[in-house]
Amino acid sequence: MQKLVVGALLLSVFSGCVSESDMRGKAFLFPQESATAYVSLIPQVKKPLQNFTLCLKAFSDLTRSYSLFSYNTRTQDNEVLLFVNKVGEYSLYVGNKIVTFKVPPKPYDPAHICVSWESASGIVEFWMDDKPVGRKGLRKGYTVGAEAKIILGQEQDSFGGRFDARQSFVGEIWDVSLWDHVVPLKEMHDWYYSGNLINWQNLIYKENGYVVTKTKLWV
Ligand SMILES: *[C@@H]1O[C@H](CO)[C@@H](O)[C@H](O)[C@H]1NC(C)=O
Ligand SMILES: [Ca+2]
Repeated sequence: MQKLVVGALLLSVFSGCVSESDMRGKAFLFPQESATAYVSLIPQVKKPLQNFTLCLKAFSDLTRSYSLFSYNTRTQDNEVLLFVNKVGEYSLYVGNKIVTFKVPPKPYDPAHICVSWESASGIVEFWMDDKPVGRKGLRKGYTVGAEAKIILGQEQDSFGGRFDARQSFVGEIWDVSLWDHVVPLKEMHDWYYSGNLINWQNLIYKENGYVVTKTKLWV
């Protein structure tokens, strides 16, 4: 399995499109609305997930809905999807089922979001700016599929495609991490970049369309 992943990675590196870098201090900018600009993230390990924790920081002044993190498998749309319905209203999908959390709107600050999901209980725990927002449940007993396309900037309606400009992200995203377990979010600041599936310190990714990497504006 590991060998296959490394092999696939090497193939893509040789074909000149995959980057691997320490992104600390940097952000991806999505400067324009489009259905073509996105970043594919390649996980360090591909495995089915019974638990996960996803953290990211983002700034956008969009008031329409948009995707922050879109993880699709061949057989399941919205396998994992972090989606903003409108300012202050966030949804997490697991296996195409949805829970929604409301936070007081603060449209001109970056959002620092962490969300975890545990299959055994189905519990989703949602944190905003280092404070807990709440816990709700979905997809108890479910397993998230391993072979995924993981995309920032666009919302997938198929495996790696079917984007809609009206759900695209316009703004900046940084410090994206994904773990294969439930991280105690109270202690998150201690090990923020250490995602064992997606690690901002050692990010393997591919940019498509109009995406710009810049020094981040916010901490
Ligand atoms: C998922 O987390 C639960 C604890 O909540 C643990 O018992 C279980 O072993 C974990 N599953 C995997 C595959 O790590
Ligand atoms: Ca979708």
